[in-house]
Formats: sequence, C-alpha cells, structure tokens
Amino acid sequence: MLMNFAGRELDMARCHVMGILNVTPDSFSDGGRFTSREAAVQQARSMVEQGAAFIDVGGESTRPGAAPVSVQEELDRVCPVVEALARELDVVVSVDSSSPEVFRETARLGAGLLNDVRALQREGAVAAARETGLPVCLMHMQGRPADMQARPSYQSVLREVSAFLMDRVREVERAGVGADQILLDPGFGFGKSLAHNLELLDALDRLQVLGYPLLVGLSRKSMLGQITGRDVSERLPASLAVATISALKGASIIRVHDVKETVDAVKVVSAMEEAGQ
Ligand code: 8Y7
Repeated sequence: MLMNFAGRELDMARCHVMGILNVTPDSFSDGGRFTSREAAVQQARSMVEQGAAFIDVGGESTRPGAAPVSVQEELDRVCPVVEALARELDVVVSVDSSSPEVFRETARLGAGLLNDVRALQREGAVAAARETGLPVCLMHMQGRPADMQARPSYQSVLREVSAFLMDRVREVERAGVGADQILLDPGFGFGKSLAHNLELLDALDRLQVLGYPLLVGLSRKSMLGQITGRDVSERLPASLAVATISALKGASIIRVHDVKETVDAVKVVSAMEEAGQ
C-alpha cells in the first residue's frame, strides 16, 4: 500500500508520525519574517530528527472562534516555510489549507500532501488539488470552525462521518484524483462532543474498512482535557494513550505536537504487530 508524496513513497500499511508546525503570527512571535521562517525550519528539523515522516504546515487557525485569514496572508505565511522545508529537510511537507491558491503555490514549492479540514469543499478546491497531482487528506467537520462546537448533533456519528467521507471520495475521484491518493480523517474535535469523539475513536477500525488510509489528529485536544481534567500543557500522557489506540486500530498517520514521544509509542505497537504476524 505505497503512497507517493511528491516523489517520496511511504507504506500506508505502517503507522507514521506527522509533526505539527503552526506558522500563525502568534506561534513564532519573534518579529520579522526571516527570523520566524528560520525558527519554523529549526522546529521542523528537530521534529524530523525525532522521527517525523511528515511536517504539517498551517497558516490558518481552525480553533473555534479564530479570525479568518485572507488568501494573501495565508500564502505569505505558508509559502516561505514550505519552500525552505522542501529544500532542506528529508520529509514530506504537508500543507494544512483549504485554499486552491495555496494548493497550487505550495505544490510548486515542493509540498507533498494537501491536508484540508474542509475536505476540498471550497470553490475550485477539487480542481486545484487534482491539478497538483498530490495526495489529499479529506477530513470530516460538522459546521464551520466559528460555530462547530456550539451544538454538535448526530443520529449516528459513525454512519454520518462515513457517509460524508465517502461522498467526498466520490467527488474527488470523479475529478481525477486516484484512489491511491486519498487519505481520510474523522476530524476529532471538529463539531463533535466528547461522546461523539469517543465513539469515533472506538470505531476507527470500522472507518478503516472504507479502504483508504486514515490520518488521526487528537494531540492535546480538548477531549483529552475533558477526560483527564488537565490543562493543554499537561496532556502529553493522554495524547500518547490516544496515539497508541489509533495505531492499534490501524491509523496510517498520527498528527501530533510531541513527535519524539509519539514515535516511541508507535514503535511499540509496530514491534508487537510484527512479532505477531
Ligand atoms: C486536525 C487537522 C487540526 C485533525 C487533520 C488541532 C489542521 C486543530 N486538527 N488536520 N488540523 N486532522 N487532518 O488542535 O484532526 O490541532 S488543527
């Protein structure tokens, strides 16, 4: 089950770690564009040394209530970092964006994966993604970032998330994206209550049977705060627990802040599975 990310081939039957790199202004608050680019490259380099196979670069905060960002601002934040990472590091550069313009420009600069929390539903996004030739990650979200946590509601969260993702797969494949270029993500925390998130986590193996590799993002999320009562800065142990569960249930990519620790957790799961084969 090899997937080609701009020339880098990875086996999606294995579990890989994706390091999160935010390039919103508050994430590198050291002033000028050059210093912030260098700081971003340094942080990414360190995550690659710790075993990250992907670095996910995001210039738009999707936190509940975050202010929207113009396409130009997103390009200005993301492009210099994507270009530097693609040139300097041995890693797949993933772009966390929903904008066709950002897809086109970052693909030209060496990006290897388009990670869209809006599942290519913006005007022109499917066509732009198709033109890049890159793999895409399609994520489920109920509502919009501004209001998604107000009243999450489902008849059956698993059925609705599966149906949405398969609808998106059909549209994206119809536009010419290959079945071997699609990753799916249930979108933990995106328009979901604690109970919804837990049901989806428990059923991750049932999403896997859709036939597409899964990407999972649970690192430090508020669900873990609800379960443990811990502040965001103290959620590493709970994040490792959900990373381990996700790996056991067949996730191909785990998106995290704490790469070193997660790589160890994933190694334990992989070692056990290889011994049992
Ligand atoms: C996810 C994500 C975020 C996720 C994918 C956060 C950009 C919120 N979460 N992308 N992005 N899946 N594919 O807390 O769960 O990291 S941002």
